[in-house]
Amino acid sequence: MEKNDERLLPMVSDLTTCESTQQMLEKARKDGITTAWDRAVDMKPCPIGVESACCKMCHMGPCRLNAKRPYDKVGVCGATIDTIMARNFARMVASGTAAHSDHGLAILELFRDVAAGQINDYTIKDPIKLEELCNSLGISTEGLNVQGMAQALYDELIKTYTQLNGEIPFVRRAPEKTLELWRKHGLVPRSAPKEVMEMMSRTHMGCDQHYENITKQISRTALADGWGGSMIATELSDVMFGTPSPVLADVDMGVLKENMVNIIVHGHEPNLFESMLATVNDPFYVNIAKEKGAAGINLVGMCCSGAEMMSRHGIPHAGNFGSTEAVLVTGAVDAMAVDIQCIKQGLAEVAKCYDTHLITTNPRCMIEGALHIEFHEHHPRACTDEIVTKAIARFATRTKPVVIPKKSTKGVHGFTYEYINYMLGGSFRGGFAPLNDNIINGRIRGVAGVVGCVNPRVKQDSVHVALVKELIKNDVLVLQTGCSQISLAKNGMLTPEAAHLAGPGLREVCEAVGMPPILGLGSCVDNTRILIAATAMVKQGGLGNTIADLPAAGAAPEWMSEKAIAIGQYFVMSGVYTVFGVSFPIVKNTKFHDLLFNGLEKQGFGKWGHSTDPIEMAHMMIDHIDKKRKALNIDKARERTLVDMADRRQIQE
Ligand code: NFS
Repeated sequence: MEKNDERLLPMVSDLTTCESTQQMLEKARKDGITTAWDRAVDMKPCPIGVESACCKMCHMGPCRLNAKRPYDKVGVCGATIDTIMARNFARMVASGTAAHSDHGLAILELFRDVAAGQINDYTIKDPIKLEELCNSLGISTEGLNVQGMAQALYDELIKTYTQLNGEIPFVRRAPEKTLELWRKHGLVPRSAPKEVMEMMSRTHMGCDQHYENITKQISRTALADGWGGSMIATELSDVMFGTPSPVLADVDMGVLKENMVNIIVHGHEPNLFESMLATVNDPFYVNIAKEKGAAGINLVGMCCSGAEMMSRHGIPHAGNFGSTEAVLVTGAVDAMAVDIQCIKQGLAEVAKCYDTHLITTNPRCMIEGALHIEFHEHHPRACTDEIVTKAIARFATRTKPVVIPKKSTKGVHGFTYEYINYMLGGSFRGGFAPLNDNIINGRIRGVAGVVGCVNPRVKQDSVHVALVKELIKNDVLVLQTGCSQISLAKNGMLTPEAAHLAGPGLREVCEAVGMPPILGLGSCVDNTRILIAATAMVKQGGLGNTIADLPAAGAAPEWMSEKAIAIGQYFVMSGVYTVFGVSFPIVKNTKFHDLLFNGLEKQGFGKWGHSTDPIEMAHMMIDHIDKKRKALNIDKARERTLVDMADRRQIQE
């Protein structure tokens, strides 16, 4: 601890392992600026709320139960700890699902208007993927041109939002046995709004008060996120803006340039960012910037839309959720344009202190103290042109000293299901057979998705990095998205050279294919790429009949948002053992906890896990992978492979 003003503040090196963020937090303290890190010190988590042992669903309370003796008390209405926790969990899932599905709907409506020729600023960049998506849903494309296919796909996918009965379309892409299991338990979502509405209605005071029944609706709602809203967002963004393929990109605050107009886009919907890209490449604006003495305009991303644009276009990325206030402390940001989700209100105050324009663009997300310039898809450039004009003006009149951390790290990003298919099999015999073969023969022990937020309650990036290193060391291939991917990228781990940190089997495969042991897939909605890749592994054969049979696991070790809980639940219900870090918002030794952590697995789904220690977390996942290998009867192959490797090394020596 060090003395700072009258308060005792932790050393910045105890808060984050990100050196750039450390440097900026030091500067913020000197400048008298408060960030989320300081507020997290002041604001101790409520010991009752942190485990969801309180209820404010009505005004007879709020009721607080005792998390240490959870069955000693009930709420005024008689609600038990299991009802209270299930309802709280349900509302987190409803909110997370709503956020992703709202994003998906915005993309779907944009897709409709672009396909109909009503918007000329965007196009259909990947007609092959458009056709593949139609095929995956059984839509006949015979005789249809691009516009016809797009119309047919829209007509099908809009059911994700309009249906009151039936099944959302994308569940048809799931493995047959997984879909059967969902149907058997009555979990196939009808539509995202229907499930979210029912979730909110069921959790109203005096309604659903059986934790098992609430959990069914939790699961159906979460599946509407993963196989509905999120999947639509990813797939149609690919169709309109291009399906990513591996691209080299720089990550960390060193991507800011003192002699350029720096513009950061931070948020989740790629349409704002795509339009910003068009504006900053417009010679008209580049010339104005140069006339004002800048070397050019430097467009940089943060958080999820940043990860998405990095994957698609190699746009540099300044950092993850933990660093969004810190980056403004550089004084180098001439404008930060935000859209929706994961945008801290605290940004407004920090931006004000450094004369940075903080600009909200979406009617769903305004911030007191920020400038609002609304973005309209039908004439997107009006908004982004105005933002760039303001940024250039701020550059020309910079008054604050500029201090930019020097560090930035190159890595390979932009992997997708489509590219993995191609990478492993080549263009003539693309497929998942080589991946499955390498899992079956044991070179690759299994696959893990490590995703999600960073959270000022844990040392930024530290758990992500230690967990992923331990996984690859044990021959587990890691797939990443979102803030987690940025944590590893800053540490130089998204490169083929990182294979030297992998176990012998995984290293051999990576070296043969020339791929990193950690594949970056993009933003949080792009977690659906993991669902599609897992499905392809099942359909390829040899690794069981459902996603739950795969030697696979998932983790969100530094989670903080409701979206993360929704994602966790849809992975669990798709069949994946999913381990969360930080704290888990459920009291242990309760029936609801047991259902999430054990009961769901007995029904054939995945299950939840929790640990704050990255090494323990890794081994919980590895043990699960080994359990699945044993069930598939491929555990012996791995032992043989490892003996082979050791023998081979001995011979070489
Ligand atoms: Ni996803 Fe968390 Fe936010 Fe993206 Fe980052 S905090 S759940 S990773 S930016 S959505």
